[in-house]
Amino acid sequence: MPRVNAPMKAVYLLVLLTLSGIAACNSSDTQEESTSSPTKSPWQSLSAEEIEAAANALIDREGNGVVINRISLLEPNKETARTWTPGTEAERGADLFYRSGKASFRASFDFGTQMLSASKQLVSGQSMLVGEELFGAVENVSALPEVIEAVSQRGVDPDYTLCLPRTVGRFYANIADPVNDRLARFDCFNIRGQSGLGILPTTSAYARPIEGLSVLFDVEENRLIEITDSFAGSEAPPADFEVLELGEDALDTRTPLRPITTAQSEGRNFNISGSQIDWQGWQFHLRFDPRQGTVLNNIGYMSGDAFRPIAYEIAMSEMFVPYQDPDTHWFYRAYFDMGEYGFGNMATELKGNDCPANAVYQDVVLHTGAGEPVVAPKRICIFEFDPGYPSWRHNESLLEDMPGLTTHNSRRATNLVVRMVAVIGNYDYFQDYVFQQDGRLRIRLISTGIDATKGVFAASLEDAGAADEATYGTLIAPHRLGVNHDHFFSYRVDMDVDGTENNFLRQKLVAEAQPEGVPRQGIWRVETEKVTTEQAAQTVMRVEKPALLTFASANATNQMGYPTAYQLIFPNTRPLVTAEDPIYGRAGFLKNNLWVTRYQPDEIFSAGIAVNQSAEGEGLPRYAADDESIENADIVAWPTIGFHHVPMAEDWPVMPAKVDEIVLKPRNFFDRNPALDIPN
Ligand SMILES: [Cu+2]
Repeated sequence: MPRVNAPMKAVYLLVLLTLSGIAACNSSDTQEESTSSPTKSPWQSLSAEEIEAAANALIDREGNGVVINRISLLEPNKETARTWTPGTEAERGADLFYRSGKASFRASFDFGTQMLSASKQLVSGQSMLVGEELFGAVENVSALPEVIEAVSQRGVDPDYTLCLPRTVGRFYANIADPVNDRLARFDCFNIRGQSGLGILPTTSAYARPIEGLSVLFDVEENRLIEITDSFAGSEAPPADFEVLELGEDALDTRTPLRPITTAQSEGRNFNISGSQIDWQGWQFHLRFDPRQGTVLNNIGYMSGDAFRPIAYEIAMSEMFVPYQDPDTHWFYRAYFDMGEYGFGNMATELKGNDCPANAVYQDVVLHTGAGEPVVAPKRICIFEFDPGYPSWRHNESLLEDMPGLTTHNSRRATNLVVRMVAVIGNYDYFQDYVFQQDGRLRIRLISTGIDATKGVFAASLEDAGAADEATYGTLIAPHRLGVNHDHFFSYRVDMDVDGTENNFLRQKLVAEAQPEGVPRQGIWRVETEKVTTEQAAQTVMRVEKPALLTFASANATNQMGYPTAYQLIFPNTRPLVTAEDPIYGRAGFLKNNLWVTRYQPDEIFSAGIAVNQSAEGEGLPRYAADDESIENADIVAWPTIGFHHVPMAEDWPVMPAKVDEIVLKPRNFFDRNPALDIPN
């Protein structure tokens, strides 16, 4: 029998809840404002009833033996959806992914006709993991006699050992079948509590890796494939020592600040109706997806009574985190967090300081592996905030003392934020959309949480062997090496600037030589290149060749005659490893900073639809291979942001929040600064 005592059970439960994104079944009492309109929009999250209907149809046909990995809103027919008006019935469907007989399948269910489509087998990879698939295995692996023996030898109490699963891609083909087996490689942590926690486990479960012990496991068959203990019978890096607990009661905290409060005593300024949110001219729909988390649809700006579309859909498409250590226990670590685990599934309840006091919360509906809907409380918060600098300002200093003249003008800025937070193991990721009154929209990703560490012998660089041990990372705490890695965040932004017919422009800033005899040696000007095919649109940024990456209407112009446009601004992050590497080969989207493709309803995921244990070359390289025309067409932008993470002491015991973002900026979309009319 597995050795599971009370505190361990509590931990297992916590892990289950995190992995499956499920907390309590009861709706939260603080939730407000998920007002449902009489009819659902084409972009509204699936309801519990819809999830149940789709799952029942699948189980009726395929039997109880299936594991339902993902039930999402089926991408609605775009043409039909764009003409939907509130109060009318929308066409809605569910996109179902499931495992059956060691294979992955996809089917769709139409809520109008109640018809389930024929199932298609996924051959390029497997459907994403659902919580229950991992949870049973977590318990079983932590209770394996081999694991108990190995951790005991290291002086770690097996009752306080937690082994956690990691996806493995297509490695281990010599001892398993990475195409059909459902694989996870587990490594273990000492989670003994301290600092007065008594029998409770630690608040920092990732702080004490039991290094050099890995378990390859088939989570579908609950089958041990291989256990590797690199330190069997010899001394291992220490794994049982005191660590910093994160709870306030265990920490010495500084003197509290005198309060800075946010209050909206006269109410908030945004309106929620069904899935639609209106604020300061912005209008968009918000839904929650088990894979992608928050998804925005039909985003636009009201001009009087007229809706001016800007983008049809904005969501994260994939998150890729490859580690950079060739060690037996580390080389395979590269996570496609969205396609393997699901950003929505891993979302956690928002509380405490996650959102400001004036935030409104929304519950979401997720589902179990059996397809049962589960209400997950407070997974989204929506709030307004003052960024602390004005929207615009001018002091007409020349005329400062002129009587009767107001020479100083500044207008307070207010932003609207839609937020969720996914906890993918050790990392906490905020997925924010920040709307501004000046027409800008920030797609923001905030990373915090715990660095993944490798247990090492060295406590300091002074120790013998420390330099060798620290080759692929930084000693960020005694006996813990923060291993180098990347974070890549791939987004899909379906641009619809003033309609679906758009063009992708590279507005290159080029130096122009001047004729002899004139005072200037060179002048830079803007040379606009209209990019007409998917292949030509692959964009690698170079700092010495700056260009504005612009999405322009093929039809509409502003008052001055320029095509109305939105520009995508984001930092240049490039991979250091090429697609020759099998891990990076599965993330072919990294070849470019930006791809632009012609809209196709089934091209949603930059690393492909089935990312778990996927083949190389899926996703964007395939979408762009047919080199479709993108001229005067419905086009989709795929920017990637992120960072190379060289860990440091300040990342420990918990990382300061780090912000990365893509800015959608109006460029001649308006006739003037749209925030001019903010009252004083
Ligand atoms: Cu990192």
